[in-house]
Amino acid sequence: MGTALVYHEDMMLSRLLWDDPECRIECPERLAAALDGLRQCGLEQRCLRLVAREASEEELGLVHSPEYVALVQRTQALSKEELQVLSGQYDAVYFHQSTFHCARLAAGAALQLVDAVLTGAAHNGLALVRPPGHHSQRAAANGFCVFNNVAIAAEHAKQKHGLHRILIVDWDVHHGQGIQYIFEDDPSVLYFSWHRYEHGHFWPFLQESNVDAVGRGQGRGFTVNLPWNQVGMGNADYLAAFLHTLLPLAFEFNPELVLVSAGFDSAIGDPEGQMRATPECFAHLTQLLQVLANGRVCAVLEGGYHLESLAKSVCMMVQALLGDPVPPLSGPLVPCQSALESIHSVRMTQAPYWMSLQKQDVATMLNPGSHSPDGTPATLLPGGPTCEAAATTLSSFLDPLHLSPIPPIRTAVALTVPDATLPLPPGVLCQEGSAPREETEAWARLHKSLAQDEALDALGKLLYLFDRILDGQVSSGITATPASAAEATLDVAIRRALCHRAQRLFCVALGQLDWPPDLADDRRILWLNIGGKEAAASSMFHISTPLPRTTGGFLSCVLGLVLPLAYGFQPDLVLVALGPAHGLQNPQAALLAAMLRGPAGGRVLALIGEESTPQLASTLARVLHGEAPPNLGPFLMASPEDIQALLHLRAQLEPRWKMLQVAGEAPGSGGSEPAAQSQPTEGPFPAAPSGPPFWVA
Ligand code: Q9C
Ligand code: ZN
Repeated sequence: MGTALVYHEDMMLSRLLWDDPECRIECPERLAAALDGLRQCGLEQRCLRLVAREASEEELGLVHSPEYVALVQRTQALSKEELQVLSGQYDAVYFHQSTFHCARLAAGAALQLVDAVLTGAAHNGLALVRPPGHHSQRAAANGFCVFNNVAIAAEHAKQKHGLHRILIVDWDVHHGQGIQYIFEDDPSVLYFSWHRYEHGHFWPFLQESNVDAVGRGQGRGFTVNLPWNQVGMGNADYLAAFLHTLLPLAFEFNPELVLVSAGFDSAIGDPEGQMRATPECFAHLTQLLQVLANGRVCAVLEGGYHLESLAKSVCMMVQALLGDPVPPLSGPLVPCQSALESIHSVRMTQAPYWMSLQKQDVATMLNPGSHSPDGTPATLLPGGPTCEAAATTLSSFLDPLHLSPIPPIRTAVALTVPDATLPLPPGVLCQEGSAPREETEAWARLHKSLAQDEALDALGKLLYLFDRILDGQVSSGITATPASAAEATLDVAIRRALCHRAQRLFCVALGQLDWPPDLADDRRILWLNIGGKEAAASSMFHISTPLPRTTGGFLSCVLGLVLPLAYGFQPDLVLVALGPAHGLQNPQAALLAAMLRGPAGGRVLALIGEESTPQLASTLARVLHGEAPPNLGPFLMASPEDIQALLHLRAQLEPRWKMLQVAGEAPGSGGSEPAAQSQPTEGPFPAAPSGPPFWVA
């Protein structure tokens, strides 16, 4: 079991035989670059490598008409001139004598990947293919795409594996209108696509790429379009789109399989997309999808035309698929106004179809005149970054030295009573060590409750584990403490981290835990208590909210509050403390821990009560190690009180924590600025001390 990588070198055979500036970018070197990147990072060798097979005629027929398949088959025998004439009958397409073979391998690779994942031969995987597929339609090639690889794989998963709910996430920068047409009336396939749209002024210039195309008949609400009306969208915009539009719907849909139309023309440097998301962003997007469908994520390459950016982004995605911790996102995580307008518009348009979006937006936030749902541009928009500007900033984002090193040990469990029966996944370390007695006792002097032997033993174990995390030997860990000493132990952990030059520490405290009062004004700590009596923020760094009682409420809290705060804060380290009476079910605790791996580059310490069941420790160890969290169970709508709490906190905290925003500012309160120039007006963080962050030392 592991990550499958499906590929066949023959897919490099097809190439453009005549001059055509539009088609030139879809070249064989794309695959070579992606594969070389994976080899150089040592990632290819860690995957289960599968040689792609050709899809059969019957399999192509799951989506395409027999006449169209026969027509593509005949291109094998055409002359260059005939190929060029035929190509001219489609929009942005070229044929080569090897196109039929390549396109059958591309579809076959997607099928093989889905088979490997659904039979349990692999957890997840990536098919590196060309030609791409998402523009291709029942009887037409389009936008470099010949057969619709992802659509064929989805239909196959339904028919051959009996699946009922498949999520397709299309993060390519173009609208996969081919996939949309194929499944528009099918409620068993939820299709999400974001795409460069510019109010209809970008290819493929379709009205049906807009937000108001939601599907037809039984399929209404199962097509979700998020059009970007400006170029220059970056990490914060993509992340906000996932947290506030895709993921709420995806959890409610509860897919059995996630297919990704993984185009990397939405990454920085790409000549088609003109967007600014860095390669690490795709690792985070992947991690966010891995909490769905028991981790069954099958990605199939679509676009991506800047070779270096493509290669780096593919590596980042595979790193996440393998379960490695991924580098934190760089840059200020502040979504731009245009992105927020698009996000708000999706939430409003889809709200009638999804419980998870109902009554969650304050309706008065947007002036309805400020965007145009009919697709007609209100004004001519300012252009994005020029190619030259992008090129100068690009090298710093693609520099391999930019990567923080991956700790040799991914997850360690430090419990005072090592339980031999604790079911731990292979690779998780059972830590025996403790901090020196004198050091432990010195810390224990801070609190009476740490005086008893049990608490002292637990503290020694925690300090030892914590130091391994802070010095970069271990990425994440779990430690237990007696309930009576939970608050004191957490207090020591916070102080220990601050001594170790942690610049920002995100503490998520569940149940009855309060924070150290003397650190109340220390902006190095962002404290969030889930389990308070009511929603309240005594400062921008001290927040409390009740524990929601329904799955829907819990998910809104995680996606709408915890993760926006966590990503916005950009912590060095996350502490998750399950205090007395925390009230979380194991799957909820697992989801929270799994999703908190993202913001701090995988540095997470979970603190649990000694009285917790071994199942809790084991479940947490598995997710911190990179396994998918268990299913939360049936979706129950958030209670009105839960929704109120979220709206209340959002209103209060948004001025500082911009990732909480789900709508653009009302006209007159700042207005729209070009995405590329969007900067926070005031940095949310204290000035960074000089010197490298602690994990580099
Ligand atoms: N400058 C894929 O990424 N040309 N296809 C658009 C706008 C067609 C993209 C021209 C782009 C097709 C799979
Ligand atoms: Zn594309």
